[in-house]
Order: sequence, then C-alpha cells, then structure tokens
Amino acid sequence: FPHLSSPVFSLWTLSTKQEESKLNRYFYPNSKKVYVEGSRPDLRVPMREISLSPTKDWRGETPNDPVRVYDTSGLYTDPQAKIDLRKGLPKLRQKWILERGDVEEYEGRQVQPVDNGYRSEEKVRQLDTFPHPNVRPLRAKAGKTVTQMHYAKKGIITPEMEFVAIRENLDPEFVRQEVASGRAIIPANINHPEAEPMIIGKNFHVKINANIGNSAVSSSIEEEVEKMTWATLWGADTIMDLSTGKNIHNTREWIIRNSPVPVGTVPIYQALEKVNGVLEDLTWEVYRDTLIEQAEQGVDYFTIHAGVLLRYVPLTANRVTGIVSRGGSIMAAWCLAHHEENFLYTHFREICEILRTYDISVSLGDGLRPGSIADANDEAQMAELHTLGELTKIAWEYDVQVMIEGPGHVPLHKIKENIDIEQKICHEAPFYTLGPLTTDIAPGYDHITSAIGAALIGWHGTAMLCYVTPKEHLGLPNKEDVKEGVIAYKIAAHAADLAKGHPGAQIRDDALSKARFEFRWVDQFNLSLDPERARAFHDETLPAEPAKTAHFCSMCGPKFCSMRITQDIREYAEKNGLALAEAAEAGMKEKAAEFKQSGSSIYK
Ligand code: IRN
Repeated sequence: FPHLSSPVFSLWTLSTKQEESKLNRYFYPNSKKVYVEGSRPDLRVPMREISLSPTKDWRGETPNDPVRVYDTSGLYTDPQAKIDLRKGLPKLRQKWILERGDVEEYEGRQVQPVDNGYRSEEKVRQLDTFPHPNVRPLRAKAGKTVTQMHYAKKGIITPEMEFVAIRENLDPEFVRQEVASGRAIIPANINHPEAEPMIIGKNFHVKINANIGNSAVSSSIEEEVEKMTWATLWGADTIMDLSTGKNIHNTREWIIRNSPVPVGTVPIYQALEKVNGVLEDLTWEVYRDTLIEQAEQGVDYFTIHAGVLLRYVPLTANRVTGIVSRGGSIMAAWCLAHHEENFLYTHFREICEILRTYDISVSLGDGLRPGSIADANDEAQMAELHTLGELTKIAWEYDVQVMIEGPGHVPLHKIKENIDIEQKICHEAPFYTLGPLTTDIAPGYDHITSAIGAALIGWHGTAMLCYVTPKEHLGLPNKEDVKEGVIAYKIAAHAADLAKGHPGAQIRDDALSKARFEFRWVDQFNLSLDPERARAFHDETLPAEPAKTAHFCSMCGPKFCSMRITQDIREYAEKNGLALAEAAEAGMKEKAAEFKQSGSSIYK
C-alpha cells in the first residue's frame, strides 16, 4: 500500500476519492464513516461505525449490533469527501463563527514565506508555499470576546458545544456548564474553522495529543503534514506543531489548513528562530508579533511558559536533570541573561487580550517539570505550579480558556498527588501531562514507560495526555514512531476512561471480548485499535482463510483452548437444561466415560 511508504505520494494523491476510501478499507476494514446530525443540518458529528458478523452457534445465527467509535480522522476517511490538500479542508465552523456577529475580517500581517534565516540560501520549492493561506484572518470586533468560555458564561450553548456533546454522548447544557466553570476547554481558534470541535476536561473522554514538527536537522513539510493526517487517523485528538527548523510558518499553514483536529504550538520556539537563536535578543515585541502571526493562521492553543519565574531558577540547581523543558530552559536563560522577570509573566494580561480576540486557549507550560525520577515532585515543580494557579485566575478574568501542563518523569507512587495538587491550586482547570514516565531505564521504550503513568494519572482526572514516542530522548520520531506513540496513548486514555466509568466506554471492550469468545476473528481484528497488526500477528502462524473461524489459535492449539472448552460446557448445559455448575459435573462424568471408551482426547 503506497500510503505507507511515500510521503509525497500521500500528500498529492491521498486527495483522490479512490485513495481516500482505501484508508478505511485498508486500515479500518468493515468500518464506515457515519454522521450524527444535531439541531441544524450543518452540525454533523462524525463517527466510525464498525460492522460485525453474526454470532453462529448450535442455535443458529444471531446478529451483532455495529459499534460506533469516536473518530478523529476527519474527512480523510470519508469516501464521499473531495480533498485537495493544496486548498485545505472545508471550513466547517465558518458559518457558526460569523453568525454570532462578533468578528470582523481584516488585513492580516501577510507574513512572508521566508520567515527566518534558514531559508535564505535554500532553493524554494513549489510545495513550500501553501497556495491558499489564510490571508484575511478574522478577529473579534473591538470590545468583543469570542471565546467559548465567554459564550458559556453568558448561558449560550454554541454549535461547538452541541457538537462535542453529541461526540461525547452527553447533554449540551452539561458541556456549557463545564466550559463556563473552566473545568473543560474547547480549543477552537476562529481562524481554524476546518477543525471538528472537541473538548478537554476531566468529565469527558481522556484525550491525547501527538507532537509533530521538524527540527533544524530533520524532516520536510510533506513529512510533517503526513504525520498530522497519520496521527489523527490513529486517534490523536489534537496535534502540536513543535517545528523549530526551516519553514516554520509554512509548515504550520499546511498543517492547520488540513487538520481536522485542534493544533497547538509553543510560540517561543518560533520567536527564538526570529532572533536567530540568540536568547539575549528575544523581546516581548518579537514574541507578541509571533503570537499574532500564529493567531491569524489559526493555532488553537499556545503553550506559554509564564510560570518560570526568575526566583525559581535557582531551585533547579541541585536537580539531577536540571530544566528539561525546551520552553522552560529558554525562559530561564532569558531571565538570567537579563536579570529580569520572565516577560511572559509580566505581560500575561496583554497575552490574554490577544487570546480572547481569536479564542486561543492557553496551555500554561510546565517549564520546570521534572525530567527524571530523582527530580519528581520537587520544590521547583511545585513553586511553578502555584504560579500557574495564579495565572489561571487572570486568564479567566478575560474569559480565556486554560489548561495546565504537567510532568514529565514521576514514579507510580508519586503520580496521584500531582493531579490532586494541580486540581487544588489551579482551581480545577484541566490538567495536560506529558506521560509521565514511570521509570528512566528504558530509552527506546518510553512510549511504554510513560503510557503506564499516563493511564494512572488519566484515571485520577488528567484531561489530556501528551504522547511520548519510542524515540523520546533519542531523536525526532518518524511516521512509525508516531503511530506507536498514538496507539500506546489510546490504550492509556481508554484504560483511564474505563476506570473513570465514562458512560459507554466499555461498549467496545465488551463487543471485542464477545467476538473473541465466539471465535469471530475478523470482528476481533476490526474492533481493535490496530486491526492490521492484530490480523498480521494472527496470520503469521495461521494464514489460511478457515483459521478466521477456527475455534482456536496458535497460542494454545485446538486442544487447550480455554474459550472453546468453556463454550462446549455452556452448550452442553443449555442442550441438557442444566445450570452451569451441574453441567460441569455431569459433563465431566460423561466426557470422562467417552474419553475412557475411546482412549483418546475428547476434542478432536
Ligand atoms: C505537555 C505537558 N507538559 C509538557 N507538554 C508538552 O511538551 C507541551 O505541550 C509541548 O508539546 C511539549 C514540549 O514542551 P516544552 O519542552 O517546551 O516544555
């Protein structure tokens, strides 16, 4: 399947109808895209419906209901959709935004494609410049606030709120209350109308974020756009473009215009690029311009490391791993170089003014998060968290939606207090954690070390989990790493949903277990997070078609399959009108006699 191997191929030909439908056929067999319509015809919530085969037993055939699952893949899995990556996705929310009457179009900053020193000697390729950039962006009219929190506080249920309510199978009024209280956020920049609304909060499905983006030494625009479609295909609820290398502005334009999920960034990275990496030259003005540039493009949430205060920096002196946050280390170095307070802190109210003009959520960065087990829950981390609590209140004064970033590296027994403390001092603003990694000894497997921590912290109330790929600490993730990271985090998030008792979370588990018990192999594959891998693993030893209905697999073979034996007992009980306990005994006696008589196994 060519989509797997060539980024350029998928970028340009993924757009044809034929290729699109292949995404479902190939990656999610027996699945189809369905839409649940809300209170208006342009409010259509996508879901993926997996159809199942009937149960076949001695009684005959009984149909199994299809299972609908949360779908983040956007139009890329809709065979009816016409996609042209050079134009971007349709502007799903544009009408909703305009009809509220609070926004105006204006001359944007018209940022030139060549936006940093790296590009100057490079040959400009056609692909570099997005052909239809957001040249006339929207902003709030003077005196207006356009955030979802603002509308929620006014008692308005926006189409975005209704959309997420349907997606989560919850009441729209409940969504409104959660957004109004600050317990949940709907990251939805008015300049990213292509995105399908989603919600981040502890009373909703646990979400996952996938980080993509180039670095100065690796990757191209094509690869990054493909990582975005790829990550959302496997279930990323948001993506963050963390590009620090070439073409930051253009890469982001390509990603945002084609992204069905909210896009986050860390604007300080681009600000630093603009001053050619010279920390001393970084100023509030350069940063503010970068915020506005990204706001006009449609970034839905910004990580802002405003809690790294000058006086906290010495608290990291005795750490094993010092400051491991990129943004945190930049701000700490800036504070020390200038002997001044962090300008993100001192200008925080101005930042909020910008954020509320476009409805950009702020993700208050954990610049002092622990980067090793030894540094977990230390003074520097907690000091910063207190400041994030203070900033949360300020953002809410402006009706700016807030989430709080968290660690990092934390051993299992120290995880729960992280979320408990965060909820207390940050007034229940949603927590968004990076893992945490529960041990430092497994580079190459940090998607696993961290998914363990992520499941635990998600269970205790963390609203979004930032994925970690197997390449963490080692290099820039490639496409396969992105998939591994997303799947590991889907597992963590879903395990947390089950533990939290999220309504309906167990439906898919039950359907898959039933398929497994009934030897409906194909259904078992198709209900799984990665059908292709499940099938491939099965087929490695039993590739023949009849094995797809066989009552065993190569793990135990036909004679030792516990599920087959259980089924036989049940069938025996039902046929003979016995309770299971009696049947087991009666069955055993009967079978024992047969066994003795034939001198062989009862299962041939
Ligand atoms: C999430 C929670 N804590 C940190 N993160 C993410 O880590 C953050 O959103 C960003 O995507 C990434 C890198 O952030 P630093 O290293 O600049 O803090």
